[in-house]
Amino acid sequence: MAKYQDLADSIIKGDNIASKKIAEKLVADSVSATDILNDGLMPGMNIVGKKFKANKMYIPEVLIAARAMHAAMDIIGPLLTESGEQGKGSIAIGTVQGDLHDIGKNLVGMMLEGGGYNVVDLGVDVPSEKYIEAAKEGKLKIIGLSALLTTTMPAMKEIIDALKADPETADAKVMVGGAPLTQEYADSIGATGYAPDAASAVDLADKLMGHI
Ligand code: B1M
Repeated sequence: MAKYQDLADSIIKGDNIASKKIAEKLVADSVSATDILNDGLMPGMNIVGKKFKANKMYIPEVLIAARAMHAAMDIIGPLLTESGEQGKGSIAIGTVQGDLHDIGKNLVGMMLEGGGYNVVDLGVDVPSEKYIEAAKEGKLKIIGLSALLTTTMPAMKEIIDALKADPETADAKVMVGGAPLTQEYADSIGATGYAPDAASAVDLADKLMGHI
């Protein structure tokens, strides 16, 4: 549909003013936040990824595309996080050390909030110690790790091993995700669960917490 194509194009062009305006217009036209995300923003970012891989787009342009994605996410975020349910518990989420990708992590955080969780965002490039500290604070139900680079995936195992080695955090539930991950990889590093996308992250959290 043209309306989604315009939104995808605004991401590809890195036009944050247009992406914000189009997202606002779609919301005003009662298009659901999930449709805006899945049919406009994600296809736009996928094209950016393909162009980046093919050396048809470079880091500054990808950063500008990410800024346009964030501008639209600012509009749909509150709608994604709207929920009748509250108080399922706190989940800390962060992108592992060495990795600066935060769009997927932010989406997962928004969807978890929408699913009734209190989300503690640890940010990007998060060292193991910060996850351990967060786990030790005691109120967390789940620790969420995101990685977008094959080179940063091993940091997840280090964090999981460190959590397991400490009696205070050995029972922590760890959810992992990110484009290069698979269920097999998650199993091999001893993660409690793996979610391929933001919507399944909520289902997984509910499962780990015994809500379903
Ligand atoms: Co980067 N980058 N990047 N990049 N970048 C990728 C990941 C890459 C696949 C591009 C490519 O080559 N096609 C490639 C990785 C290759 C590899 O490792 N095999 C790559 C590279 C190489 C790099 C650099 C090394 C480039 C360089 O410097 N030469 C560099 C690394 C910097 C660093 O992190 N140290 C780099 C830099 C950047 C930018 C800073 C320019 C920018 C990030 C801006 C930002 O995030 N603020 C950027 C971007 C935007 C991308 C692409 C184009 C898009 C990523 C994205 O936001 N996707 C990406 C190509 C691609 O993925 N198509 C690419 C949209 C997002 C919604 O999806 O993050 O997958 P995603 O999240 C999903 C799921 O994975 C899942 O749910 C989310 C929503 O459905 N999920 C979870 C994610 N985390 C989860 C956690 C969970 C559960 C589910 O539980 C806790």
